[in-house]
Amino acid sequence: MNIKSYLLIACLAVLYSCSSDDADELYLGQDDCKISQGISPNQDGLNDNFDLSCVADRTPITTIEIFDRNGRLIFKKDNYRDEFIGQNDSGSDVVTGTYFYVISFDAQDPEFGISKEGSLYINFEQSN
Ligand SMILES: [Ca+2]
Repeated sequence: MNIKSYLLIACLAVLYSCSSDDADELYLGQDDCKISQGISPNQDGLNDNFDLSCVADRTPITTIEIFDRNGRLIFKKDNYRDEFIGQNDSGSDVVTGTYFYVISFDAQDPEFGISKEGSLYINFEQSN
């Protein structure tokens, strides 16, 4: 089973277990698309990238921007899915710490609206 079918099944499972008032609106997997609060880009295959593919499958991401604590833009990408692995636009690893992201959507996302801001902890030392 590829990841896409897995996500689809996961999204359907959420849909059918949900009995909210807006059941007539088809919000596929609305509660299943969590945005990670941290990544550990140590290439162990676990949480190595900032994976927004579940969200992007629902509402295309026009642009993502990631800033450091000083408000300096370190990473920017159009049509984002899951490409960020803790490297800045020059391809250098950033330092361990807290970063901030701004996601702009192509359309109104049912959960996040037209844009979403948050923080992301990038940890190069963690070995999980
Ligand atoms: Ca990792």
